[in-house]
Amino acid sequence: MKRRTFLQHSLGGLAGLALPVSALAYHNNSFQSHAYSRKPFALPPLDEGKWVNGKRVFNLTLQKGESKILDDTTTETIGINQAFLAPVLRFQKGDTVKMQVTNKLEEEAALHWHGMILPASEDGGPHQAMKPGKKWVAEWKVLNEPATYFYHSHTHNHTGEQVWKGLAGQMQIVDESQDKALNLPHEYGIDDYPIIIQDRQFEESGEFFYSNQRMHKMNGMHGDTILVNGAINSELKPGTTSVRLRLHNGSNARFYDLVFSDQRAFNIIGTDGGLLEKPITINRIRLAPAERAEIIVDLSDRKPLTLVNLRGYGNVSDSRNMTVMHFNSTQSKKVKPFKIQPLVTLPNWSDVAIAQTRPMNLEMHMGPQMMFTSGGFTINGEAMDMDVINEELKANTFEIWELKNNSDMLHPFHVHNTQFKILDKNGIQPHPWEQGLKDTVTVHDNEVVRILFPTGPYQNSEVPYMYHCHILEHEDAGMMGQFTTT
Ligand SMILES: [Cu+2]
Repeated sequence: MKRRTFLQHSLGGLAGLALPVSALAYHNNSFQSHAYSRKPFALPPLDEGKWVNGKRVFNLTLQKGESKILDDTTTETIGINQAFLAPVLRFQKGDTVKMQVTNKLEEEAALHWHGMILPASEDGGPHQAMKPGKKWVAEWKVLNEPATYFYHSHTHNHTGEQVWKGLAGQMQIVDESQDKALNLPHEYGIDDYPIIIQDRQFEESGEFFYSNQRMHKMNGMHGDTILVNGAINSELKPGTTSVRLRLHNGSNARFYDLVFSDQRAFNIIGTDGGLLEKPITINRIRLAPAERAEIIVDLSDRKPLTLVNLRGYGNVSDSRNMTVMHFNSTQSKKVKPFKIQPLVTLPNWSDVAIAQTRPMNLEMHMGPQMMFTSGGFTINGEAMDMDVINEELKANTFEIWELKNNSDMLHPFHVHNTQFKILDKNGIQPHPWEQGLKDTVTVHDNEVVRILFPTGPYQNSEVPYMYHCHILEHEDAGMMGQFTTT
């Protein structure tokens, strides 16, 4: 294979995204049925584990709770070590992490470490589900690069509902010495912030609205209310005027098309699985469910600023732009703005031997089978079956997968146990937020996306990993397959 040009970003790919200023009118959630006062930014608790016998140990309890998300009432939620959502878990490359998980829910639950390269038995997919009251321990040596990751429910047929209710959080692999050497903001809650963006729909009673009805299954669950780290309409007062935002689409199905209210430029420094070779300056970013991107934003003008989701992108058409969150930097400590400089060297896979090229055809059949839990949503004509291994990979090799979307909707495709490179999308270079190491990629309708990845070092002929659409309702409805690596 020839050395590809995907590391050298061509601005051509962005031309189609030019944004007229007039498109930027946004509304302060005024169309919603509940009232939302402006709230302080919700910084999730930071959990760095405890060192026990050379391992970094995390104790995680899945539990039910009541949360004050709305101004006027409470909502039944689930969370990890808290009522709703979860702490940010921080660790380092090279650590051995030990996740001691207890399921105190009244339902089965699996907890998946999204983006991690790890043995299949530790992956937290549907085969590692915990019955109510049971514990599960996952342990692995951290091989991944420093970046922003995701942990969330992966329970067979119930991932969507459990994530919606709160079974999701962010993991961060950090390298302080590298961040210092590169002058990257890295102090949690001071200049480095998790920004987990999720949409929710509420009943009049204040409870979450979640539905398995055909339309919701087809579109995936969307809500008219946007939360950041569980808080609606929140305002961050950052510690400094140059901040690193770990943007993280934690939504079930909503695609975001994000800009700042003044369309200011910012630098993207990292994607799903690591830093980019060089920051790329953009003023708009699109994130599919489960995608992450680290950006650095200059707030030294101290002007009020809002992060806005533009209408019109994704699988549902909203009538207006939506407020994501606000920034108030009037009291922020003035620091030098970020300077563009080389960051890291990404692995060069241009000459690797490809052990196998596999087609992955994503399809939706809108007939009566959609009424059933598993049916209508397929990959290569097969709906997810816990008893069927769809693909067998060889460990320590490279594969190219050709993701082809034969439906009318966008599907974010995720492969477990790897970080891949997007070679091209219908032969065209990926966008800036699709450069670098990735574990999830949007496949547009009638698009073919080619991804290249190492199959990893772990071998197990019994326990599979998953690949699936990360619209969680599509995953639950069968758009998922299983592979072993031996
Ligand atoms: Cu899908």
